[in-house]
Amino acid sequence: MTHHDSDMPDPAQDAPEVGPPKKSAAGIPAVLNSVRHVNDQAGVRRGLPAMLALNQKGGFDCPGCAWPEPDKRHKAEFCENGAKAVAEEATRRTVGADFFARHPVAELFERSGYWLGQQGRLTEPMYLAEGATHYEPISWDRALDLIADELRGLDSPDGAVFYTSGRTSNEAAFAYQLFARQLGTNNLPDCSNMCHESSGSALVETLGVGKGSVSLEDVYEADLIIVAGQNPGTNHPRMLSALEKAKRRGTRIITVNPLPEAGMKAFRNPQYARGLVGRGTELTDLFAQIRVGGDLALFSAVNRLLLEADRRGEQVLDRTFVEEFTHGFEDFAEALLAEPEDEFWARTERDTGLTRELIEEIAAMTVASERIVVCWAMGLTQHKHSVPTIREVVNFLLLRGNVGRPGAGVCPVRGHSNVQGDRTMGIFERPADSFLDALDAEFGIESPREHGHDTVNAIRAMGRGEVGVFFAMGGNFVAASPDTGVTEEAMRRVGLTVHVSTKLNRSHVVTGARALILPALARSDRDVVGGRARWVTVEDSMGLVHASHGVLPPLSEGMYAEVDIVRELGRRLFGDSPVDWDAMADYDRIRDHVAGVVPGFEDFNAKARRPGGFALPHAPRDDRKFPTATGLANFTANGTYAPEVPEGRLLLQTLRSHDQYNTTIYGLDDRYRGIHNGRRVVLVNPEDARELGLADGAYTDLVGEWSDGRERRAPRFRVVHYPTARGSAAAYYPETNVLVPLDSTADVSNTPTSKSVVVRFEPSEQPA
Ligand SMILES: Nc1nc2c(c(=O)[nH]1)N[C@H]1C(S)=C(S)[C@@H](COP(=O)(O)OP(=O)(O)OC[C@H]3O[C@@H](n4cnc5c(=O)[nH]c(N)nc54)[C@H](O)[C@@H]3O)O[C@H]1N2
Ligand SMILES: Nc1nc2c(c(=O)[nH]1)N[C@H]1C(S)=C(S)[C@@H](COP(=O)(O)OP(=O)(O)OC[C@H]3O[C@@H](n4cnc5c(=O)[nH]c(N)nc54)[C@H](O)[C@@H]3O)O[C@H]1N2
Ligand SMILES: [Mo]
Repeated sequence: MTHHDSDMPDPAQDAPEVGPPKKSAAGIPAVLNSVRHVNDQAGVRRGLPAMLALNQKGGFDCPGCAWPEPDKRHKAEFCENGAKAVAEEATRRTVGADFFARHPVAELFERSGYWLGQQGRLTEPMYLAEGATHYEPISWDRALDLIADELRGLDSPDGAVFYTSGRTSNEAAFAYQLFARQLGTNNLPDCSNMCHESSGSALVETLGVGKGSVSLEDVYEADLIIVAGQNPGTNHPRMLSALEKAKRRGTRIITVNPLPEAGMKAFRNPQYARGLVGRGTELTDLFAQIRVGGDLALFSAVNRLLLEADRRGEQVLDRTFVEEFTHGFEDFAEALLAEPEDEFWARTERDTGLTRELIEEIAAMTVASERIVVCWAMGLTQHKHSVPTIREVVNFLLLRGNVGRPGAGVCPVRGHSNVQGDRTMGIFERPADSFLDALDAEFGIESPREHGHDTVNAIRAMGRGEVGVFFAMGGNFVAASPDTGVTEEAMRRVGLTVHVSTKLNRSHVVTGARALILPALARSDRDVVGGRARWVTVEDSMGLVHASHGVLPPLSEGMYAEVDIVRELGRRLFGDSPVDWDAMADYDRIRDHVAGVVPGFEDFNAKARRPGGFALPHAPRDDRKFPTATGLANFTANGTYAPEVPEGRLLLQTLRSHDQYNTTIYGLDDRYRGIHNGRRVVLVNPEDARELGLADGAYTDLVGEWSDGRERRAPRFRVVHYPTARGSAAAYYPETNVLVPLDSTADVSNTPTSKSVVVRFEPSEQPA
């Protein structure tokens, strides 16, 4: 095995260089970048077949984002960041027993997450015994026995926590939640708790279904698309192709963002020759450079303008829709119109940082548009008031009947490639009784009805010493969760931590008393048992379910499929009755069970074999039926709220660079924003910087301010003067997670407020 771990750069020697931000996204640089990443990591023999199979019918689903594949696919249906995601998985580099023998855990702890991830794919199970300094190899049998023993030894099933990250397939997710429930717990936190939970909470309450209501066709057919709190050029690059297509049909686009993100300015589509040269398609017609956390105020203001026009007798509302399909309109309208005009606009301009004129222009564009889609992501979901904000987006759409007809609807754009499917399969700490009833009937088990821990509550329970076993199906819990210091302390109080992983990460070096790393097959890997190739399914952001077939020969026989890990545990703990765990080696059997439990999956095996897969039913979209408490689409009165930022502080949002996938750092090149060779940067508006005495290029500590008095400090960030909205700053996740207080969460959804952290600045030395 090659020794490659000494020559890796470690961004402990972070030396950010700053150039001008880009005016457009994709084009030739994106193509070159994809090729380079794939070649560096995987080489041509693994890289080329992987790229050719990516997102093709019969190939595998991109492990990047959850944006759907168009029906007519290009030869190369991927984007630069999808290519990087595949390159990370398909890499030839490996991490085995010799690596762990060379590196004590204490040394690995000092390494950056970037360095850890660059070491390669995990190839064999490793065990860190109590008090040991090094991980040592362990056989699969012994590892699984050990987990089973610790689970059996718990005082209560609720002493176990089962985390899921959103790359897990439907089949693995279904088996995994079944295992947890047969054991007797609903402690099934997942990455969604930190991601789109606010969307789910708001949409279930108002529309009755916690998912997006649009298809790709709807995006193409919309007259107006509002993209709020999302950076698709980096995080959902294939969405730009859809926006471009819409644009060519005459769609107008409003972008709502504190940052002028390159992807939303102009897009040079690398799928067409015209995109490789020239300036590309201008995407944004109107840019609302909103203050961080100002979206509730913005959507309320547009809604109020619509209501006022209606009172003046203008035909701006879809009265028939409102009367026939909605509930709560009068209360909503009364509450929104209550505030005196002057106060309302003074507050709105303050909270949004936008002018009344600009907001009136948005209202005018709304009225001029027959069909409207609103897309959003983390810029809307990770605030204290995220649920009311998204409810207000729903109000906005309901006013003109923009739900349940072509070209219109809600479009929360999901993150992980199967995060939506995992939830559909029952990965949820607060499952509906109807789901558990169906599960119990299918398997003859008795699922617990008491709700379990979400991510934040799981950390609290670990911190109190209540968790004996923490099991993670993928992900990087320690680095992705808020309040790194608090989360690390909590993790260290667990008895056994188990990580089913593809790559090394920080969660392997901050462990319970005992720890296991179990290497899993990834999406791109061939999954063959007894000479038969198995395949899985995933659900994208628009509720389309389709098959995914791995194509690459696994680098090691020591990697197990996620389903097999769960199956082996199930067999060990419960035998083969009433649940026949052994039989689930055949994924068709799992799909048959899913068909018996989850509505919309009838004939799952047949439908999943159709090229392109099938669409799940969505009552509001399909039939304008709203399975809410009132049986109608609910208007809501959401009041007013905007984060308060004391004098001398800024509101920090923590976001992704162009060169990372969540906690996996691909490189140090945030190309579109002009930041290179380092990640410890904080983007500050030049006016704010002047007032705060922050020179461009100066180094500063970011110090979080939160009511519990605990010091939260992220040291030595280079100040970058950047055209972000006044009053707000931006820095990368996960370096800044140390600043996000565990107890600062969104109302209702309990999502950490990663996009609104009050910080002050303390001068610091430039790193050596
Ligand atoms: N290449 C790549 N692709 C990814 C990921 C990745 O890390 N890398 N992550 C995946 C995952 S899990 C997810 S959830 C998605 C995330 O996709 P995004 O939500 O696009 O990710 P973020 O980088 O968090 O960007 C948030 C955007 O919201 C803006 N914003 C911040 N605060 C506010 C606000 O208060 N109001 C408004 N209107 N805007 C605001 C920011 O300026 C930024 O443009 O991407 C998925 N795809
Ligand atoms: N401050 C701040 N914090 C945030 C966010 C933010 O915007 N700001 N965003 C939040 C969001 S939206 C999300 S979704 C979470 C992400 O939280 P997670 O999903 O927990 O984190 P990831 O970084 O996506 O997980 C990466 C790890 O997953 C493992 N992995 C990758 N592919 C596979 C696979 O196929 N199988 C298995 N078993 N393992 C695999 C690898 O070992 C890799 O190291 O972070 C959240 N945290
Ligand atoms: Mo996410």
